[in-house]
Amino acid sequence: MIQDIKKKAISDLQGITSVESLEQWRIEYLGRNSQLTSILRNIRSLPENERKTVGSETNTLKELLQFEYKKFKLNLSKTNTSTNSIDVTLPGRKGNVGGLHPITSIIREITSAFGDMGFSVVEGTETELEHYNFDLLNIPANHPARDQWDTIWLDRPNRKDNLLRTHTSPMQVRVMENTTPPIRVVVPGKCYRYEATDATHEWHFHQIEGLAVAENVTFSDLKGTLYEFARRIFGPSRKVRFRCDFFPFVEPGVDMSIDWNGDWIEILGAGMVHPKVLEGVGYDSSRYTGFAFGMGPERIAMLRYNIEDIRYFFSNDLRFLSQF
Ligand code: YSA
Repeated sequence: MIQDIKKKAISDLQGITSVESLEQWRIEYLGRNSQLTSILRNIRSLPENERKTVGSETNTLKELLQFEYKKFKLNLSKTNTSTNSIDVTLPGRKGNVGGLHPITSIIREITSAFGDMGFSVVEGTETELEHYNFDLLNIPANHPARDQWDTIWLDRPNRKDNLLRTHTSPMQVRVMENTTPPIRVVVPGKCYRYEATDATHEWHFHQIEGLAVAENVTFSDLKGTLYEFARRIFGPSRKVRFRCDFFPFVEPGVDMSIDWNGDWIEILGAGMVHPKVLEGVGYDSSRYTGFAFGMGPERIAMLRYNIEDIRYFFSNDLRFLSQF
């Protein structure tokens, strides 16, 4: 009889899929009115020679069924969500939501301002050839201007002319090589220089290059475009300063600074594209003229958000980054 109870109890247990039917099963086989309890309760009425065996077999089966019950209950709670007691009335927990890095935001804002002025966006690669980074920009080997852009050279088998671009200007040449004027592009991207860092210099930073080439492009177009950019990014009352500057790939060259609490912070270099650069890509420099500029979005973000040290941008401190 005890073996029959065991067989039936185990077989019934296998068919159980809910907490409610498991409880029914427990009542039926382990409850106060179960057959096992009744056998134990009436054990005295059995002949004396059977009591020990029946008592021991019944207790063993009871322990086994209790063990099976606990095991089954645990498995059921893992697979059956109805036992996880989800309280659907509780307010949800907010997930962590990421945001754009301030430099990504400012790059988007700047490229969108130029987009409104008819410039399209192109991107280049962060590794460059010496030829594009320097030679085609009228910066031959041994030219002192190369020092300005202390270079991180790449260690490649059988190649000594691979580098991490020191500015986005090589993209001027690459765009011109593949396009017939008129051209109006901006090129955002990362640059690298082997130089010491301080509050306004990083060894890796971004630039946004700009290039416009067509017939009759003048220096006034350059100034008008950059004034409009400054007005869009810093507002109409922020002071802007142009000064003469030298870059081998422009003639004449300028830099542009923005007022920062009485100080001037340089944000870009610019100028009229040098005839040698135009001719280097096969353009007729008596027909086409152009202007170009290269600006630093980190410096622009510093001025825009009043950040006193450029190194905050890439120190990956969430206390800083989550403010944007
Ligand atoms: C000039 C004339 C052109 O026709 C076109 C482009 C240029 C810019 C030139 N290629 C260039 O790289 N000039 S620059 O060395 O003065 O850098 C331009 C801007 O990049 C700077 O005004 C600054 O805003 C940013 N920059 C340069 N070095 C940096 C930096 N930002 C952060 N850390 C650095 N180390």
